[in-house]
Amino acid sequence: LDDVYGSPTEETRERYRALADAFERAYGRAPSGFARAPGRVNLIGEHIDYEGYSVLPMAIGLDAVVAYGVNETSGKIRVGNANPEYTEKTFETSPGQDVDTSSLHWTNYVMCGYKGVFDFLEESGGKSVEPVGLDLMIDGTVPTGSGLSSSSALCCASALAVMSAHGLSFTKGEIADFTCKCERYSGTQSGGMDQAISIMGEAGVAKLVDFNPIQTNDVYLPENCAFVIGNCLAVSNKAETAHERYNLRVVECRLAAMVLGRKLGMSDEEVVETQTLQDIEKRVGNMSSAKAAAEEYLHDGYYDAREIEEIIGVDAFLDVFSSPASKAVLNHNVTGYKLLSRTLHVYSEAGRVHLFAAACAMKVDPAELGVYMNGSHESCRALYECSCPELDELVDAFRAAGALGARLTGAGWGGCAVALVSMDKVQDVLSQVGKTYYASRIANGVITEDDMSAVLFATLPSNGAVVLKTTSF
Ligand code: GAF
Repeated sequence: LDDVYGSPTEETRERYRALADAFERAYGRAPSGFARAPGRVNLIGEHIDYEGYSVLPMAIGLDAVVAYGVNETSGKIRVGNANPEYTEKTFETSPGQDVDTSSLHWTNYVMCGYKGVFDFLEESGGKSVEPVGLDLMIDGTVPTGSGLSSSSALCCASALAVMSAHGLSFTKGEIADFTCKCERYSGTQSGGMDQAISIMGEAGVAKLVDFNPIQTNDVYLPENCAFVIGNCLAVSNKAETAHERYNLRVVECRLAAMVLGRKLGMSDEEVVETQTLQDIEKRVGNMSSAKAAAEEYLHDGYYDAREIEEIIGVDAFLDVFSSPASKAVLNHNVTGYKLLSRTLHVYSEAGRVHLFAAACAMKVDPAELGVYMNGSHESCRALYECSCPELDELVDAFRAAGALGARLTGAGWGGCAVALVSMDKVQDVLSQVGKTYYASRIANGVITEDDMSAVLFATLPSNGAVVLKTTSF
């Protein structure tokens, strides 16, 4: 635990003991190990990972822990939770089985991790492994629906537990690579940032994460500053918002790329092959030309499906609307697709990530970082429309309290905001925002005074995922 948590508190040790006890009560023996994977806070670079662009998150101390043990006789995967509010479930050990997306059960993320391991084995042509019966008991401290990536923490910890129970070991890069994809089995066509940082995170540094292939570079944050996280208390559940919002954005970005591609002279075949807005940047050579093309060729407001089909052609249209992301969109009442504003967000946000990383490397005045964070929030709010009134209010409260900058973090539409605060102002900001944002919510019974330390807190970069093969804490 020392290696994972730095100096673990007695509370942390007690948490592991309690999880081991819960495992023993449910399955009649001690677990053989624990896999833990952290949540994350994204400092900058929102909704651009699935467009191929780099993002800048850090792992946080909140995490999902999976106690595991092989069950020689059951031939099943039994999944329990130390928190009795989460109902248990049992699955067959068939590695090929799809994750049941007809229900939004929390164990779907466990099964994403499970399927991810076996799909990776098959794709990589490695040795064939006989699946064993498994007993799992979970404990999570990342608040669900908060934008701090509780679902990815669970996917990644589950994947590690499954690997360890089957005696498998892969490189960190391989694990990051397949966990990035495996959460998509739950229905959300997420980009990979959350799993990448959960696996690759390290205490003391944020990571600039590049995709295709996944690579990370350390980013040292200003020493005289801290990041403060505040939960706006509007729920942003990935599973629930996936269909209408997240996947719709994924579809809008691909449509925008295809429309741009066509306007730039692409053939039918090339349009079908166009996946991301980064493909357009590559075609025109650089970001400012890509942005200029968007401004010239895309119109403001909504496109309807027929207009898009006329531009991109029927093959491309069918390709988009048979993709996993679009299935969800088709099931809902989507009035139209905004292509210009989504594109301008993606290109400008991708630029801000590199400005932020360069400013950290050059150790400039941290106020500059705050400016990029504020710019990012404004772009998310106005262009990408992934904020909500509560997040806007919380971000304003952080700035009014003296934060250098603040923005929503994660998918948005609720969940958390992150603020950059000078070390000597952290207490002031906590107390001011406590008054301006949270006091009325305590008065209205939305939360209690006791919840405050869980909804508003300073955080530092933490370690990534790990397997602990011990039961003595
Ligand atoms: C969610 C997704 F899982 C990430 O991949 C990312 O797209 C993020 O939303 C928005 O930046 O957390």
